[in-house]
Amino acid sequence: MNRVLSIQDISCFGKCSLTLALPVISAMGVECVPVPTAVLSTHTGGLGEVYFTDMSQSIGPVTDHLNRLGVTFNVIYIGYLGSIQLICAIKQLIRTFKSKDTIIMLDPVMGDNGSLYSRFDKDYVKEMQTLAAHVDYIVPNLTEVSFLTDINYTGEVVSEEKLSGIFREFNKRYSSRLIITGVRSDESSMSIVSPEKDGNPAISYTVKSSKKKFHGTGDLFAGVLAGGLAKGVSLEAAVKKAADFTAAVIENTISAGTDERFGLCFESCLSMLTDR
Ligand code: PXL
Repeated sequence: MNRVLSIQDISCFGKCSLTLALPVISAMGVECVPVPTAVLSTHTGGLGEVYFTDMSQSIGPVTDHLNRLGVTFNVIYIGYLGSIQLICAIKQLIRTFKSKDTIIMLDPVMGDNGSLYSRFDKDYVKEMQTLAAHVDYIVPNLTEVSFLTDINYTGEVVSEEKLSGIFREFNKRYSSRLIITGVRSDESSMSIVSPEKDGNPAISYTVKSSKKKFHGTGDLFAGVLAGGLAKGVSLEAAVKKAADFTAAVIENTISAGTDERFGLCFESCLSMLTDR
């Protein structure tokens, strides 16, 4: 069975990170091995004071045990970490599990709308920049790619020229394949863009999507992308599947009319991911 190691927080309420990765990756017929980086009462996006426990001390012992068992992974998917100690612990984990058959995929969860999430600062960004140098694929939104490249964030509607500047600066600094999510050219659609890399063609895929924002959208996209890559489909096919699923879940959530801080209504869409 194909297997993903999913390294990110578990937030009890609010549907993000592991509470999305586990169901979507499982629905795709791929085993999801969770390594929690932190336990939170909720995500940090507007639900009041959050209980947070850093799990950095457990990363080493968990890594050692799985390594002794000889467990291997098709994809190591790194999401929300939460502290500089955690970023350092994950670099060690990568050294342990990296092999020529393992894809390392990083969603450098740090912020949105041009700002960092609470808990994060310039030092966290610097450490994330060093982690980004160790991965094969990186899946930031426009805010996160701006922090990774030290380019000013100017909103989600970006010109071709601005995007080319981001691609150029990114490729100067990093060797990983860049996939930017949430790029807008108008009010009613959203694109995922990835520049050409090492002879592999550029990707640009657009789906209909309202401007309204929901917590966990990036995590949902990254989870489906990790599942697709673990199954061995092409990057382009995996991006399309993840974007189509995310767009359908956003539609479903808008129809449900729930509080956007409570997360995405993805459960009734899971059958879109299963192989019939
Ligand atoms: O969805 C990204 C995310 C993941 N995990 C936690 C968060 C956020 C965004 O706010 O707070 C804990």
